[in-house]
Amino acid sequence: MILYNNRLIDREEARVDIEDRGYQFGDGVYEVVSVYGGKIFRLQEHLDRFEYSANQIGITLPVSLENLSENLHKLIAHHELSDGQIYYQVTRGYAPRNHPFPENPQPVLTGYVTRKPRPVEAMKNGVAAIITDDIRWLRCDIKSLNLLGSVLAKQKAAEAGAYEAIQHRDGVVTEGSASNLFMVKDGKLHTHPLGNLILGGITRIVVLEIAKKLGIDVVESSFTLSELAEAEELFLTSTTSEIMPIVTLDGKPVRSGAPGSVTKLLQEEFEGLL
Ligand code: PSZ
Repeated sequence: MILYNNRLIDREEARVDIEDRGYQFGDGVYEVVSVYGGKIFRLQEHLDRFEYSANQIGITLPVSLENLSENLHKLIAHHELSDGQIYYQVTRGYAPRNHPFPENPQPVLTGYVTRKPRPVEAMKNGVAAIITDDIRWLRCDIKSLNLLGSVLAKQKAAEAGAYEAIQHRDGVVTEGSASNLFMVKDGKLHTHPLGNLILGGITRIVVLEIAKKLGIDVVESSFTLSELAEAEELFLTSTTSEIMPIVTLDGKPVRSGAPGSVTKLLQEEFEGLL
């Protein structure tokens, strides 16, 4: 079963019009939530961000957040999902192809369950990252269905045998193709400030909360590629990658080439929240 607006239907019954604006223009927004032990991690934050993204592009959600939440839980129950993810999205709906918004848009909301295992080995050993230009648009705070910039960055990483692509604008580091980036320097955490150049990650919020609890100083200011090269530790954060140590950058080891102590401490605390 999948979620279609306000009800669960068979996947085979769901139909998307070829003129759906999500399909033709990437005109929509989405979320990915993690499920641990049958519970959705930080659901309220994901719902709020979903509404924010939709609002920013003038889409009125076809259901209330309460109804959406109820149906996400019905999906979990129906699929007996203990550990996995739910992807959900809303598009502006279908209309004869034309760039301006249609007169009476009927947004289409869909959602379904996935079962990607937690990347436990990668979280333990760390992963490789490459550096690439940030070629995305200037509203990265919207979790838009338009993912070409991210797709191309991630493909570049994949071709280099790396897990993630770290993006920069004119030498200023922004975030990963599908993750936020943190650097440890002089024992402090550094990460790009919120704004139009990055997505306000939910995992980023959680890491900032943990840092506060542990008394680790956080600097929410952008940093450059040369500062990145001097990092004591690097890690990325996302709903599915959680807190992921980066141990090589463009093939060169980050310090010892093993996950750092601050990163491991944060991972341990994160685990305690699940
Ligand atoms: O399964 C996957 O590959 C996922 S699940 C979430 C993401 C990828 N990416 C979220 C994301 C992003 O796309 C960008 C550009 N920046 C930051 C993030 C992290 O956001 P949260 O922590 O909310 O998942």
